[in-house]
Amino acid sequence: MKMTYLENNPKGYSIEKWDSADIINTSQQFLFDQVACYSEQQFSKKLIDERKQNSKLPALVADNFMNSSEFAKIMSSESVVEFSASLLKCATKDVVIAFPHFRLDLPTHFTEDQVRLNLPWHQEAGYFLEKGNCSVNSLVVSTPVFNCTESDGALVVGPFSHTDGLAEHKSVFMDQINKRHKRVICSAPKTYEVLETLEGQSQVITFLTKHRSGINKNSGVRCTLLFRISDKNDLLHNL
Ligand SMILES: O=C(O)CCC(=O)C(=O)O
Ligand SMILES: [Fe+2]
Repeated sequence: MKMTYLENNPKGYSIEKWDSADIINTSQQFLFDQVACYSEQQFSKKLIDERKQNSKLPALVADNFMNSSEFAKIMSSESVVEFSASLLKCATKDVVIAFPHFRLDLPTHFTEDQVRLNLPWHQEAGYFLEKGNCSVNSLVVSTPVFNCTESDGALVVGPFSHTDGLAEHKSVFMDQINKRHKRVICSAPKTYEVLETLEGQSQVITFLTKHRSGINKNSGVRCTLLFRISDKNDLLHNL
């Protein structure tokens, strides 16, 4: 019998090394080209210096990448589909990739950006079940583009937090005055773990794993590729 993701990863998450070198290289190259630089350090410095002058360059770079043909190619690439099939234990033809996303997190002292981007405790199901193309059995694959430690803001997860099922989520606005940046928030898990990664590794969690954004206390930007994956047969069963 093939083991399901949760049977292999009873805590509800894992760190995975896979055939992601091309994807990481393409992402880094695209990002560096946007600001005409050659290294993570230069890239971070450029975006942070610009943001200090109130420029919207960091958000623009993130949008440009998400709207690029390179990003679309990454999200439909053979390596992403094969990796997804291996996690879902399904055939590659049955892999459904949904809600591809890219986030660029500045250090936490950029308060406005923090309010716009930080995600407090939630389950992915809390956001995405109602949008379709996923189920409680879906998984989230989060791939930092550079090494990502706790102080860089690595993803924070609750071990075994999926075992209580779908949690109640409350809607709140991060910017309460202007009623902007809506979130759905659940209660914190009993304990938590920080999923630090090296370049080329991904954080994988289930749709019921409670998780939140880490806090970027460093002086660099955290860049993350995200996509949600499902087995088409599971989606058909859950219609
Ligand atoms: O990387 C993060 O800060 C959290 C991302 C996340 O949980 C999401 O996009 O649903
Ligand atoms: Fe999430």
